Amino acid sequence: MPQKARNSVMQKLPGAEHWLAVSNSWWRQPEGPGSSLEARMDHPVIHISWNDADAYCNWKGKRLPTEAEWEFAARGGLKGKLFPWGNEEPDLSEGSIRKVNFWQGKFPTENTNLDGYITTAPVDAFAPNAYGLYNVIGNVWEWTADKYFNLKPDQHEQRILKGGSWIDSIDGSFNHRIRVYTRMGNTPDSGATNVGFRCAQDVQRDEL
Ligand SMILES: [Ca+2]
Ligand SMILES: [Ca+2]
Repeated sequence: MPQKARNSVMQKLPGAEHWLAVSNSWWRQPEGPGSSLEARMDHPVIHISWNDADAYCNWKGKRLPTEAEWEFAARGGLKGKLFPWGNEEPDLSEGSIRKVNFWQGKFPTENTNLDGYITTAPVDAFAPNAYGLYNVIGNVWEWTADKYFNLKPDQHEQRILKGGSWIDSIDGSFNHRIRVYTRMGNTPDSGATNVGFRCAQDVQRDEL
């Protein structure tokens, strides 16, 4: 984190001190003042709220996928499997198609970087699934159109995020366990360093 950004920390979360609210951190300066997109123009956009993602998709004549659409697409034609390639655990060795950007090591103090990416990876890193989609699981969480209903009575409306991210784990020993079914909710005005989105579009009948 750049020193300017360190000076801009507004808030820490008790019990989750690795989460810092950094003033003026947004998609074009993801780590706050002093950071930029230089050298990562091919990475997924981050710090995008559901409201922003929804507006962007609409502006492009598209929309956010529903959770069911997202998961159907992420499975790449497979049924009942844990990962986009099947049930085998990820394999980060050279030439493997079972790669995903997650966190190796002890979170949050040690990142052994076996997958080659300390934070986000380019949108086309690793092999795509059978539908040609890259990084559905891991890398960044992705907003969906659907509301999240597993809320406590005092919680505000939330939307569903899918797939886990670069701070999550494969074995579930910290943060979320990355699978194609992995989901969580967050409020539509929330953004973070590990949250992005992708747009969906209806297929015209004559394209089928
Ligand atoms: Ca990684
Ligand atoms: Ca993803």
